Amino acid sequence: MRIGLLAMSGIRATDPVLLDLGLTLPGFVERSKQVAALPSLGLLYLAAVTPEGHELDYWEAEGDGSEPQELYDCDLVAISTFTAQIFEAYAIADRLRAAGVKVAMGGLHVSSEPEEAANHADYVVIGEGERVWPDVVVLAERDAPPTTLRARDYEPVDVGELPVPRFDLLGDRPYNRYTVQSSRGCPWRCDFCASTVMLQERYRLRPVRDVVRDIKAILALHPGAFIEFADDNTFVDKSWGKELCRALVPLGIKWFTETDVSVADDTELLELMAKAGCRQVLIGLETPSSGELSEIELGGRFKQRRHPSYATAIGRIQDHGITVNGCFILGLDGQGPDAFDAVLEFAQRTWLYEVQVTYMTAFPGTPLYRRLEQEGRILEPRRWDLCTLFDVNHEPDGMSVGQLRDGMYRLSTELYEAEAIRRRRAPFLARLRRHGRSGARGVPTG
Ligand code: B12
Repeated sequence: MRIGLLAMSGIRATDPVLLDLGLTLPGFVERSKQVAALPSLGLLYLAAVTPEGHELDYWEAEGDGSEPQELYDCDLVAISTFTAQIFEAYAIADRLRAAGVKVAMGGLHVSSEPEEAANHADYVVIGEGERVWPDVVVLAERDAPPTTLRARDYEPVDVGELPVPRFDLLGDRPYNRYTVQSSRGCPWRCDFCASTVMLQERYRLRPVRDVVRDIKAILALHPGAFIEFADDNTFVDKSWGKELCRALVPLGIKWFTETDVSVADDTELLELMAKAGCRQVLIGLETPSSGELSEIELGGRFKQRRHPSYATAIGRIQDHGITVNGCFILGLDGQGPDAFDAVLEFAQRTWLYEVQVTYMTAFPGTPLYRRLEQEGRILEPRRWDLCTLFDVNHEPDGMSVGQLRDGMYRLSTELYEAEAIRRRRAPFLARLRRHGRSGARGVPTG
């Protein structure tokens, strides 16, 4: 069969005011440019486990949600889904099926809304795809009727045996960075988390040698590539983290990852991360005032315990030449209108190199979604296109929707105007100059 793999990339937001701000504020523009072009690692994994004897092609949907015409020559098209673009993905699936092409859908959104997806796809896959996908291919080959398959009904995916993703299928498309996973999942359970909580697997570390093997595969195709770890939380296990960093040093790469503040506890780890080329860590700080954290954390108080040491931790990480991208959520339960100034004050005081502010967003399938739905606080149920992190779709409990939006517009303007960015970054850049690295150009954002 001829199999097409369709990724839906790019950045989504519908709020016209924020979009407008995004076009003019340097912080926004820089960030969206950096992250907009990443390949779909999930599809590259599926490609790698596709049974022999099929022709595979990787495609990206266009920014306007239209599909490449070549997909109509395929027998089967696999679409990977996030929530924000799901309506575009369904529309593409409907057009392909109307033209006689079989469609399989998987990924985070359809894993939480399989019944909805079954209206648009022949084969819907819930959960991790590596064990299930080969069966989907066989079903399509046999022209089997539509069905839904669950990863849960298969052996769990052994991350110690993952193949090299088929990076070769990406061809010469211009990506800013290439993604690799060193781990899957996160041990902490936050009610809003739209990845770990949904795929429902425990935290799993990959063998360091396999991670290095995958990065080498990227470098063989794209020498000098910038690597982004598509992990939820890379450095939970410090001794494994050090082993990973030691193995990365000889590769001479630059990389970005998502982790938690506990990296700051271990100076040896920070030194190794810097030596191994870590340019930035993205950390979910969530809020500058710890009170709201009790609402977020399910079955643990990791962030609540760590909150008092956030500022010290940021300082320690950035002192090692690694920038911190601190992420804050606005509209959390318990948060009042003073939250906006608090974020700004915290960011300026701690000299966060990068700051990301997003709205609390109830993604389908999350504990947060279920809670807000029960409380009647989802403003427009099933408006999945609003699940962008940059659109309000819930009734906050500490302020009005209008206050939340206006506060976000003001905060974004203040955070991302050139002078504020310059001030926040100055100490880090001065440190770099003192320590001889030429500058922070190429520092990525997440
Ligand atoms: C890389 C990344 C991106 C890339 C995606 C590139 C691409 N085309 O895939 C870019 C930068 C484009 C991106 C954009 C956005 N992202 Co993003 N992103 C990530 C990130 C960091 C890693 C995803 C990843 O590579 N995972 C690793 C792969 C291996 O896992 P996977 O994709 O889930 O695939 C597995 C299974 O799901 C399944 N599977 C997946 N697809 C298919 C298809 C079939 C047919 C089958 C059988 C199986 C299957 O099998 C795979 C292997 O097991 C995650 C955070 C995280 N740590 O997960 C956020 C994340 C996915 N992003 C998120 C969001 C909100 C966005 C944006 C809406 C932000 C915005 N405002 O624009 C946009 C949406 C873009 C869009 N077009 O819709 C949310 C999504 C939540 C949700 N339920 O949708 C996440 C979880 C982050 C978060 N804060 O919660 N993102």
